[in-house]
Amino acid sequence: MIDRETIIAIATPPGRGGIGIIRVSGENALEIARRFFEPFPGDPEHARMYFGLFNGSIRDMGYCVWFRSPHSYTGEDTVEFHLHGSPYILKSCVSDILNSDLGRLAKPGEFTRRAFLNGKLNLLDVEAINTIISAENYFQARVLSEISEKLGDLVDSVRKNLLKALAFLEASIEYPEEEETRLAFDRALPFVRSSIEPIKKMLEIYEKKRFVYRGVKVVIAGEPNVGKSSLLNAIAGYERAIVTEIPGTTTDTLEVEVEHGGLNFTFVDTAGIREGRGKVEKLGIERSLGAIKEADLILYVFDNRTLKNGIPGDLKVYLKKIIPVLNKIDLEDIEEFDGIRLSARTGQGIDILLKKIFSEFESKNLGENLIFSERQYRVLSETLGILSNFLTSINSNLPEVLVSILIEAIEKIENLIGEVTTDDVLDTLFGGFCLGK
Ligand SMILES: Nc1nc2c(ncn2[C@@H]2O[C@H](COP(=O)(O)OP(=O)(O)OP(=O)(O)O)[C@@H](O)[C@H]2O)c(=O)[nH]1
Ligand SMILES: [Mg+2]
Repeated sequence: MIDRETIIAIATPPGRGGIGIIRVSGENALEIARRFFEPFPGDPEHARMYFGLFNGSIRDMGYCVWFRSPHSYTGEDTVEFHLHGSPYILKSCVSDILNSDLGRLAKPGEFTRRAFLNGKLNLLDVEAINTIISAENYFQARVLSEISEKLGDLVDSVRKNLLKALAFLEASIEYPEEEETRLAFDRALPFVRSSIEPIKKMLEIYEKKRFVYRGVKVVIAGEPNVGKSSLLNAIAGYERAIVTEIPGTTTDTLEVEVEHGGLNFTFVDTAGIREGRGKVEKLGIERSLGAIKEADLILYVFDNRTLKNGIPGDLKVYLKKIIPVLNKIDLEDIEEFDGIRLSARTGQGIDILLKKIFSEFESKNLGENLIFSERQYRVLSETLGILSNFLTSINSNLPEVLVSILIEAIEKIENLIGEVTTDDVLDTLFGGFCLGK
């Protein structure tokens, strides 16, 4: 059942700001504007800002904007009050509106959910909006303007190709002579093949570039006292972690965020790995191993003393993502070391290390990525699975069976845009939104 109650929420982030916006959507929006804002005309102009007073338990000066359905974000009648950005004022105005019984508080993402249900947005737009709101880098911020539209176009063309293939196969059911069937298969096949190619490519690029959306996790690991925390501090540019000459100083993981080239890098300092001495240290080492497992890159730090031990056996599985680092070269430099040599104390070599890390991910960031959510990745992988199944069974199956496989694939890819969705997909998606959006 579609819920048509008028919904109300503060749309600006919690905390103080120059302005704060209250958003109201639903059939009582205009009535709410008339009741609480003055002066407000009987027949307001669409999308015009009116200057005046919000007249509730407190009075605040500001603007009121009116959007007539369907020309609003949600597609419903909408009113926005642009007031002073004090949490106290905004909360007080919202509770005045709620007390009028003309509406209820909106749930997180409910404005966008209504926009989707009213056909103003498809699911790709919804995900793009969510990515944009939480964007932390250049690549995420581009999603709405460029990527989501291209993905929509691509899905559209894949869907059209599959529908063409479907038409040939369906025709062959009506004319079941063997020759006709063969001909229909031959005609359908290129359309299926040309749908598979772009999907495969999209999935491959996304697999390499997930870090654009998740950030890059660089874990600093090594035996105690080799200078891991000192390295973290040198990268951060301030004393983030405690450094002492006592082995086992760090007992918990510590993070520092660095932005570079439009990407987010999280550097994680960890407890030194050795046979744990006490309960705290043992738990710390477990955390270190957990972080190592999730890392995109591991800086395995040595000093002269630990060099002979090499990389521990149980980290050998991560060898591909390990950069060996030799620290404390201000004390004693060793020329033949296959990795980065540096001194966390003097800063020598830090720039070379960072350059190596950044350039590694910059080079992985090539190729145009069209997928920007795990949901999209999953739906496209499943579509690919169904289409591969189609190809392997084309010689052994009846046209009826092939038709049903194709229909399954078409329905699957339509999920991407949201032509068919279930409530729990929507709940998960909109649940991740902030209040007032
Ligand atoms: N000379 C010199 N000393 C360093 C350097 N880096 C770290 N140290 C010293 O090495 C000792 C250990 O440094 P930390 O950064 O605490 O080492 P850690 O690997 O984090 O040690 P745990 O937290 O115990 O695992 C401290 O006394 C540091 O001052 C360096 O580049 N040169
Ligand atoms: Mg430490």
